[in-house]
Amino acid sequence: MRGKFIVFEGVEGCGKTTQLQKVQGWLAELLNGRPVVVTRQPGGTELGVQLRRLLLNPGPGVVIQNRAELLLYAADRAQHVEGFIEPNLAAGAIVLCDRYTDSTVAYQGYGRQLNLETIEVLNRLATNGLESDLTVWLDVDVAVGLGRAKKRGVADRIEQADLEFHRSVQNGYTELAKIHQKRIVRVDAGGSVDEVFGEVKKILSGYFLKWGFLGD
Ligand code: T5A
Repeated sequence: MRGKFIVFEGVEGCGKTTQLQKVQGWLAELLNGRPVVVTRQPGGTELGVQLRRLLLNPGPGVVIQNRAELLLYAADRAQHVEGFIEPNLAAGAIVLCDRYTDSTVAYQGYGRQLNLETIEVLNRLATNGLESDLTVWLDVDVAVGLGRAKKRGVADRIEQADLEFHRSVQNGYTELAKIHQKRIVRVDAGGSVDEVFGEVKKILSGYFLKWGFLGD
């Protein structure tokens, strides 16, 4: 049976990485040893690791123009879908991915104000039409998320953008969730790690039951 593609999305510091790790262990047990892989964008392939470094820590004085940024994220995604995500899904794995196409709509579309129709076309090209089976949107107040990310250490190029940019990104996620009600499920990510995990588990259990991955 083909696997499932589950994406986690949200603003900086919303807790995706933390939840993905917890979900991976829990799902591996729940699904009786079916492979569960965790990956991310940007940076889920060898080429992607290099693109991630260029995008997030390009070095002093390097200015990345908005359209160049958009295309670099698309290149990372194209490589990742064809070289990692599709082969894993075909092999029956559950692929848990930290960010996907909605990040480009939210950050480059709503944040950088690039044309949303162009982004849609580019996303389709980069993914060859692959959409997530489910996207979990961890919704947290921007200031809370940035505060969490800051506590962790040095901010990357995008974390350093002003609060207004991050609020526009948040607005992007809110709009996306309205448009794609079947695919995107919102989780209140303002609570403790365990509270959020409890909510995520409840949602995923329902989906895996519906998809026929769990016994009666
Ligand atoms: N980007 C990406 C684009 O602009 N366009 C695109 O198309 C794509 C794909 C990626 C950057 O690239 C941009 C968006 C991003 O700016 P990244 O490192 O993946 O870079 O950035 P983030 O996704 O923001 O990763 P973070 O690690 O900053 O955030 P997470 O993964 O959401 O948060 P996490 O789990 O690492 O937690 C952050 C801190 O908070 C604590 C954790 O312990 C950690 O210290 N924490 C909590 N504390 C209290 N309560 C909770 N519930 C907590 N959950 C976690």
